[in-house]
Amino acid sequence: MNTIWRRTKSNTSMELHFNRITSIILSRSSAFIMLVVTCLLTTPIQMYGDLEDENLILVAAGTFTMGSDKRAADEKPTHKVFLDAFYIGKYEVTNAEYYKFWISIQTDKKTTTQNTKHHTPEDFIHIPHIGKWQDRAKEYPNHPVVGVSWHDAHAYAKWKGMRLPTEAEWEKAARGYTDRTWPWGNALEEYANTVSNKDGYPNRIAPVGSFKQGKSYYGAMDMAGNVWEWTSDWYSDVYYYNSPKQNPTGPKNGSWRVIRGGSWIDAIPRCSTTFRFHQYPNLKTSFIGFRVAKTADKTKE
Ligand SMILES: [Ca+2]
Repeated sequence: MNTIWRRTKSNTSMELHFNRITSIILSRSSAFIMLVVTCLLTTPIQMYGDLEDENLILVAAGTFTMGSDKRAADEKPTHKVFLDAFYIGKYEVTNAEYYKFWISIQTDKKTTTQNTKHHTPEDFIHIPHIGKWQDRAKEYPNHPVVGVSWHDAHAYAKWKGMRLPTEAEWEKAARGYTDRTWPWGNALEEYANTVSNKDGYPNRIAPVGSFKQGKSYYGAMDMAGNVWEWTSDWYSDVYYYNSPKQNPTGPKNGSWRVIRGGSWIDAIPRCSTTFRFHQYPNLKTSFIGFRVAKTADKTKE
């Protein structure tokens, strides 16, 4: 009996101990589950599930400072701009990438009847390392495409299911949230392909992404130098005075399209994050290319 009692007492003690542990685990689990549920209910979850290309960079929604009061007249005034989340190309569009589009256009019977050489980049025979379009597409596949008009750039982006970045998107992707004069910061460094002979690419275009230390806050490459980049905006030197505060898309019309970032033929001051320049949309030059962008497919739960 005594043995049985002791065993029973022991069992009861163990049972109580077990129940106590179970109770603690359950209460802590419940608290943890409640915490997770509370977080899920109170925290908006932003999903960006449409990133198909590793060469696209997500720029999160938010406000940044656009323009500058210290530099050129058309960069004034400094103003705050809110942009929805968007993707932007990590690199300038390359010859190889543009070639795929170009080939598809040349063999598309719907377009070849009217435009046999539609969207063909310009030849630059007097510039040896650029030369004829089809030659450089094969010899320099990783160089940014040049000799393309705004219309060519627009057509390529559309073919890719994307678009050109707005001027505001371009500046935010280059500048980040803080006032960076250059994509990499405020120190004047040789982290870009400019007209300088010290940058490793004297008087010539560089393969995209050659300047690793020149990447922007968001990780975009060659936002300073190499080739100018078409944006979707028309140019106006006074646009910043009346720019919408959210998702500005530029003036409704104009004569020139905005280009940004400077190029291999420009001095470094023209390659700053805020410097604005413009060209006629039909112009095809050896120093203007582009990168693509798209609005992020944002959903909230
Ligand atoms: Ca560039």
